[in-house]
Amino acid sequence: MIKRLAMQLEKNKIAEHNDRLLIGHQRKFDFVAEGISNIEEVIQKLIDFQVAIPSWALGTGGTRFARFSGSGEPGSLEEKMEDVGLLHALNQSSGAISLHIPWDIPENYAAIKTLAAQLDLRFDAVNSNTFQDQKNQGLSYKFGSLQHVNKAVRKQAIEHNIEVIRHGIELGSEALTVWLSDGSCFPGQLNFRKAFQNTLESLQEVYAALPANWKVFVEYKAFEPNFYSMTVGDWGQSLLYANKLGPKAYTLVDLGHHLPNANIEQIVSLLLMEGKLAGFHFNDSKYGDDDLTVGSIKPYQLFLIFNELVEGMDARGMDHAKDLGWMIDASHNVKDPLEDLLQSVEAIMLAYAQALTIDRKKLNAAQEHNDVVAAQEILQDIFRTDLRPVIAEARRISGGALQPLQLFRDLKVRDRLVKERGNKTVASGL
Ligand code: LRH
Ligand code: MN
Repeated sequence: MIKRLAMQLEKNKIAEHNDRLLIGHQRKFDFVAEGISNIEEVIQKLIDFQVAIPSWALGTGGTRFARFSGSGEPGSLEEKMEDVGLLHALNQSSGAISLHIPWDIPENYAAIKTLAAQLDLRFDAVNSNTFQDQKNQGLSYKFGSLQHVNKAVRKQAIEHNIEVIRHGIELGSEALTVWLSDGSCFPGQLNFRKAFQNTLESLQEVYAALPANWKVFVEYKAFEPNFYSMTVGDWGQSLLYANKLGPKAYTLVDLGHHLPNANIEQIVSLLLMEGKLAGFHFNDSKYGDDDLTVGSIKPYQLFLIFNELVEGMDARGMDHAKDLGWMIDASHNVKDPLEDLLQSVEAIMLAYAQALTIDRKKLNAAQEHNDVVAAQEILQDIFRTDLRPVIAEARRISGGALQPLQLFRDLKVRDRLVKERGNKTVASGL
């Protein structure tokens, strides 16, 4: 029924919503657009920019202490895709889903691809999982997977990654994301050099299984679930693997995977310079890998990251919409997952819009003259300019809602999902 709901929702409900808000929106848009010389180009880039929604973040998340389940959660891959379809219908910026295997193994590829086409979704990077032991699994990953001292465990993990590539090929995905929980919890537990070499050797077998047009994203993380060392612990280690693996290997930046106060925008600038930036797992955090709503804690950092992205991508003549992986990786412990994801996409689009309207000539001139104050003022002026009417206009032009979250609530979509699915369904994932 939801497909029908989603479809119906979009066509007439969105139009009515936009008609109600149009006059107020037009006034705000005209006011801010007046000061933006490249407004047409900015709006087209916003329309083309699509953020992939993680299939593992459509239910309520939890911590080791507790998980307070939500209701009307998607109980199958099909229902997860319908939820992403709903988000995309509302904001026209969520046109992709990133699957996690084995949490989302497609039973019938043809049916899944038909549903994806119906919901105007494509499959972004597929994610492997050697950080949990599955029921019928032969050997445990307790002491790691691709790094493991036991060659048989490494072989099992390599085969899993190759199986994930196979699922991705069937669905039309073109990238594999490898995040390894491998590492150690105590000094002396691990020989770092052997762990690196085992992991590299294993990744080389996975790399060899990649189709010609595929990429492998090596995701790094400073700590958790290991708390002394992680075998892909920072951008330098990930870049070391990516450079040794070859041209199809890149470094994936998850915003929550850094040590406190890391300068992520500088990391992004240098990975772009090296042509080794895979893309992102967007989220926000105050302490650790908190997986909070994008832009909810450090919005200025998100803006500075997009400033480096636009500068670096344009310096390399890259296609903003296609050349990097734009993915969310968040977990929702106290908020409705769909409302949280609508807020995250909004924050990403806002930071991107702000970065697109920076006067690069003026900024470069200030930098060339060491005019620190002028450079700061150029960035802060844009950050303090409310560009929300611009991203709303891009949504309106592409058939989305001017205020997606408000419409989601006005239409009581969560209530409808609970009525449709009951309040006991639990989404697989974190
Ligand atoms: C690890 C991580 C990784 C996913 C997992 C769900 O913290 O960011 O990207 O596999 O979350
Ligand atoms: Mn991640």
